[in-house]
Amino acid sequence: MAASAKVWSDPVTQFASDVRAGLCGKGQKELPSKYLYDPLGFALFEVITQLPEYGLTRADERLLRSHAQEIVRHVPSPALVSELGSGSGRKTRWILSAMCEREPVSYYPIEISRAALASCAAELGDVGCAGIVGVEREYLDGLGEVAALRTGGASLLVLFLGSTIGNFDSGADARFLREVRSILAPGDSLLLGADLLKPLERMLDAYDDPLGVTAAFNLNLLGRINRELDGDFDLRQFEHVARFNEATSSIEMHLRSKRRQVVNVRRGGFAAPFAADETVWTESSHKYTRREIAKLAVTCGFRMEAQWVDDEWPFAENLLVAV
Ligand code: AVI
Repeated sequence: MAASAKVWSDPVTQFASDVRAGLCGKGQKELPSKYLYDPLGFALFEVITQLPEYGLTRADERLLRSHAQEIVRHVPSPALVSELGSGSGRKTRWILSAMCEREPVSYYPIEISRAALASCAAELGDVGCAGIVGVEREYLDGLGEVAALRTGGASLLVLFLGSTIGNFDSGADARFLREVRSILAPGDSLLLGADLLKPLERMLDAYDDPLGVTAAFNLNLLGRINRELDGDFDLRQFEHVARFNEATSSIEMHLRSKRRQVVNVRRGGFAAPFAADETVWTESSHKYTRREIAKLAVTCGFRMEAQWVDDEWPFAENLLVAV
């Protein structure tokens, strides 16, 4: 095989290899947060967004609903709209409807999940003048494809909502935004939703709700390993932990082993030992300051065009323009 050829492994092999790397090494055990979102995880996340303690999604939606016209006024016309990780597409309705008031618009949601693309198309199918074309790709590959479609000087508006940027590892948020910028042309826009730092108790309640939905969302990752990789995790022997890491300004989700145990992952051909109280780190959710977002924008090749902050739940919608 040529040295430059890309080696593709099937998704189950890749999952098994990531789980082995995350559970069998020395030091902090870790699983990539993208594996939280199988169909059951996706459904549990949708429930999280309705929890009284988790105000993030409602704040994002409130801002988009109240400021959609103003946001769209900053975007040069004509424009294509693309979204990184559209999820259900519910929040996007406000932006598309505002775009449609001035011109018909093509909307390209980018998702690795076909099911999410289908639910997004169903949710937004009634936004009259928007042509919806789902792109089943990783974010950057998909964005490259969408950028190549533009003709006649159209600009691109990229939506990256819901503070998914906060789920990148420390430093990876900036690397990702730089990559996005390298695909864009000067004058293109990026609407970036980012959750802001807030009082500790409010943050902890949002990630450790009394109904236990977030705990189920987190534990489902072990359930997924059982289902897809023939694992024998006893879910009752692990518990959900949410903690704030001051050094990285992030809420971390972990799964703590209640006792010493060994878990077999038969399809991966390995066994993972756990000490009592040892944790598996499953997600980080960075909480930004407004100033930090502005700095991040500039270091990644954007200027901050405008910023809107919710009154009830500190969350910022940031309109960045590629320079
Ligand atoms: C998708 N993401 C922005 C959510 C967050 O708040 O970091 C994921 C989540 N994890 C637990 N609750 C919600």
